[in-house]
Amino acid sequence: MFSTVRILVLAACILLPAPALAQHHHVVEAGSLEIVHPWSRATPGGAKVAGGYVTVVNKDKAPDRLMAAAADGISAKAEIHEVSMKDGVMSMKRVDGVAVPAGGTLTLKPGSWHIMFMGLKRPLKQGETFPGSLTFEKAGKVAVEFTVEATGATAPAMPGTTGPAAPMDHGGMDHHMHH
Ligand SMILES: [Cu+2]
Repeated sequence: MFSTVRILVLAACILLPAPALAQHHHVVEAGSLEIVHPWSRATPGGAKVAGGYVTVVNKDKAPDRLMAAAADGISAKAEIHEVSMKDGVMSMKRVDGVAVPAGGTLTLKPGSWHIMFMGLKRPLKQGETFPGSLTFEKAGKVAVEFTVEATGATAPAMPGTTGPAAPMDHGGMDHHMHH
């Protein structure tokens, strides 16, 4: 009888929709990292690139590093980009990774560090989600779900937040410099 109870409990645990719960809270735990609300923005038809944004909270006393990202379903490849200002001109370039500070937070957002999905296979529509992954030096490869926000959104649409106007619109930036 006890074994029957145990089997039922085990079954309940297996059947629990853990990914759905994580998605509901928009938080994925990976070791000492908390990956909060990965998001992207709707793209016009014909667009070849889209930005990817996320907040990563590091609860460890040692830094980690975001090394790579991917979303094979919607793009041929993804790069991590740094935005810089030189002589009044905004530009961005590919970097090998970006640090997640010890006990700190890394925020990828429009106008700052971001993931660049390149070679878009189709337009992204507001309200949809697509699967992807983030790869960290220590925490390893973590599966995430990106939520597509409105075109021009400067912050994820979450209750209780009002995003200030962005200093620039990343969507309008020229990515041809990469090739
Ligand atoms: Cu970029």
